[in-house]
Amino acid sequence: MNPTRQDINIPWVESPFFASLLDAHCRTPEEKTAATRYHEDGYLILRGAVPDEVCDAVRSQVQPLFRPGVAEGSRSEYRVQDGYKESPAVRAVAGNARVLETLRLLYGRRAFPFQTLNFLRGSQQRAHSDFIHFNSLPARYMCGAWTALEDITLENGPLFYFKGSHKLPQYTYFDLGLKDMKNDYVMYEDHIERLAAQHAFPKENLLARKGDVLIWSSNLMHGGDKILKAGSTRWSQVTHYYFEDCLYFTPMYSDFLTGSLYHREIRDVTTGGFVNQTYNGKPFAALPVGGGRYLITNRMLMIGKAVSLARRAGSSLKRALFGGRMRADGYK
Ligand SMILES: O=C(O)CCC(=O)C(=O)O
Repeated sequence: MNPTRQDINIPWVESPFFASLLDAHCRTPEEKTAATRYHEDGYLILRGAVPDEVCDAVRSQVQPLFRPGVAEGSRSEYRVQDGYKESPAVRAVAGNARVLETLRLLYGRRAFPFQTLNFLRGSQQRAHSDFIHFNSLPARYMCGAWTALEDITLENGPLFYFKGSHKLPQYTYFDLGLKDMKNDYVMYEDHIERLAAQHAFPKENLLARKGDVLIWSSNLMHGGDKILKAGSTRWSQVTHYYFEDCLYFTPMYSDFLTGSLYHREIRDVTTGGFVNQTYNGKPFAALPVGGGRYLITNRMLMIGKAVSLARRAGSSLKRALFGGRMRADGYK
């Protein structure tokens, strides 16, 4: 769907002008209902989106990737990050056509998966907003999708979320008075819980059948509930999506006061290739300022300066000048 004159630079489904954009972005009453639910609640459930045999294939392909005895980290005894690298079935869930079509409708741009997480049991993770980990310019072009790979009950530590909490501001560490990016995450979680209580958002659990998918907006507060039945499994896949034609960064490590962003190179899970990034639709230069942060500019005059400073800082030309259509392909 082409943007209308009333579209502003955030996803139309999260726009304050949502109601006046509905007709331009939706073709059917069903699409309008889905978009309205997502706008109001911050999530949408797609029942039976992933066939049973695909769910089973994920489980058998991911099982060997867990690391028994490893409690923490990107790959542990119960959680595997980026299992898509080894598992075609994980890639199939991430590239599920119904999910991608729904995301295209809700955000008005093509979505692509950039990270997968597979769980063998409940994460029991405290409430958080994905915004603190992943954001884009323009903002909010990020979301998660949670796929049940078995039936989920209150006993096996279901996903929980605070309905409507996506409408809060995107609180940064600075807003919350946090200074230490590495050690203040527990305080961040304390603040999120206090915010949820303060606003009295209804807490809901995803009680799902195998193959159901819940899509949530990047700022929806969510986490994993307590496991009530010891030893129960909770096979599931979280897929994180960005949308094309943006710049991608990590708010938690960014410095919003100086405008220096923890910019990230991003791969599309479905192709394995790096994703072309733009800044407000244009090529950009990223000037390294230390700590993995960059000042972003699309003023071409600045680019020469960016290169010389990058050289002084010991960075490669490729690293200093990337993004937009200037970069042919990925590098690390
Ligand atoms: O699956 C869960 O228990 C929580 C997952 C989650 O919070 C996340 O991936 O952001």
